[in-house]
Amino acid sequence: MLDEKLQPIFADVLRRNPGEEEFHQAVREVLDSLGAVIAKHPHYAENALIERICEPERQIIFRVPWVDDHGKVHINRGFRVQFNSALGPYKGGLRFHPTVYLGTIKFLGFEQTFKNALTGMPIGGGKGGSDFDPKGRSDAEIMRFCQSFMTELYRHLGEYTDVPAGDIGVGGREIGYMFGQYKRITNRYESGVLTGKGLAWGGSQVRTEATGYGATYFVERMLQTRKQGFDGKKVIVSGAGNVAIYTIEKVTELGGRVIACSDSSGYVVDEAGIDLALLKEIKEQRRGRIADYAKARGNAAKFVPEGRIWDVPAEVAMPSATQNELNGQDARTLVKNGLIAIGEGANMPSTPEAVQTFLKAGVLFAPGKAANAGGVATSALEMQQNASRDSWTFEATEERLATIMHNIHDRCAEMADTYGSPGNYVLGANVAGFIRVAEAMRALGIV
Ligand code: NDP
Ligand code: 2IT
Repeated sequence: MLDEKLQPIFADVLRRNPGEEEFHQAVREVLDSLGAVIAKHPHYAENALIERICEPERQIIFRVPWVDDHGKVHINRGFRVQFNSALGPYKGGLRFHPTVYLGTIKFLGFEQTFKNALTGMPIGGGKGGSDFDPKGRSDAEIMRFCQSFMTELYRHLGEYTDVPAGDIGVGGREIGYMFGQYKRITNRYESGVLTGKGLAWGGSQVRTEATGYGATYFVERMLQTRKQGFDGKKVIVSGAGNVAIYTIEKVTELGGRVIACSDSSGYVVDEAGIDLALLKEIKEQRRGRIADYAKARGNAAKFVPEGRIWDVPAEVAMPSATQNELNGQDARTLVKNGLIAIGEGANMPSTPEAVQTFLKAGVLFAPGKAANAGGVATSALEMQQNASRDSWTFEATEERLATIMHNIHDRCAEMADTYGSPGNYVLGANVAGFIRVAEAMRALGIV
């Protein structure tokens, strides 16, 4: 329930951002958690602090023209929402997907602000992207698009200003093309302006793996509160992209058996456990479809076109594809089938009804802004290495990541206890993230 004092603030968000449903959803979820905080500490509601936290500092929309391999000119729309810089330069990924519009980027930038605060590192929140569809595009087309996108975006970036990274549809290849164009335009080898760079040119060990590994560490820590671990558990992971692949890798390493994963065309079930080398080959090398995986596995795996991966019985679920991919009905099915824990690798993958279903059922529920913070945390480690012109080993970097994830877990659990809802990581994450941003905003005055 929304606290009475917060109702007019939410009404204002609805009025100011018409039609941006995902943004409304993300704001509503955080505001639902803040009633308990302002009851205890009314000063956080002073000077329109909460109103300011809901309004991006800057929203940039621009035209991205590019030419395909047949000489045809295309126009896409580019976005960068610089949401909150109280804790550091704007930091957050770029998403290239045909469904992207301002509301997508705004919801992601809002979430990012609290997620980045939870990491304890000096990074503000931002997000960007385009409605460009990379599917089926040649390497040369991807390069031209990235160059055109950066030709406008570069003026808004800088290692002390705004530092993008990848998200859906943006990985190492795209970051490379964008960094190349930034370097060319500015004549500066400014490594700290983008993260997710290649290891040969300023990238960090573990950044590729970080989101999936981090989400797995978070869930492991959560399971430990009930004296359990991944060992011997059946796990389903939606998606088959960066986050899903490295979630599967770490879960498998910890003894779990991942029996299903998916992409936007359907899901595969492989009872023996997903063959990760094959999945990586198909998704990372060939840029193929999940149906190709089932084909390559013959009778060992089954492909279910367009079905719900959440129908597959499992003890742990890690939604790692996209927002609102898991609805109330899916949540009831998972609970009925014996789910004990869920870790959101994606941003806001569970609908509000699904979240309530999990919380009511007493399932361990790790919300995205806490569970998937390992990606951006390792981006901040990449920035540290760039600033000191240093590079750390895989082992040292992974250890830092594991510690960060454990700290985020413990902080969320502690805040849930303090604010009267033990075991509620949704409340814990929202409150812990909010307090850190709010403290900085109070100190910086009305800006
Ligand atoms: P990728 O592009 O590598 O993979 C995305 C996966 O999700 C693909 O399997 C894709 O299938 C599927 N997918 C994407 N959009 C949809 C959709 N609308 N419907 C169904 N399936 C979809 O992206 P990432 O793995 O990087 O990102 C996955 C999620 O994790 C996103 O929510 C992202 O915001 C979040 N995240 C990513 C971080 C990172 O460091 N990369 C950090 C923290 C969170 P298909 O190929 O068929 O489109
Ligand atoms: O949602 C996210 O946290 C990301 N896509 C990663 C952001 C980053 O700056 O590494």
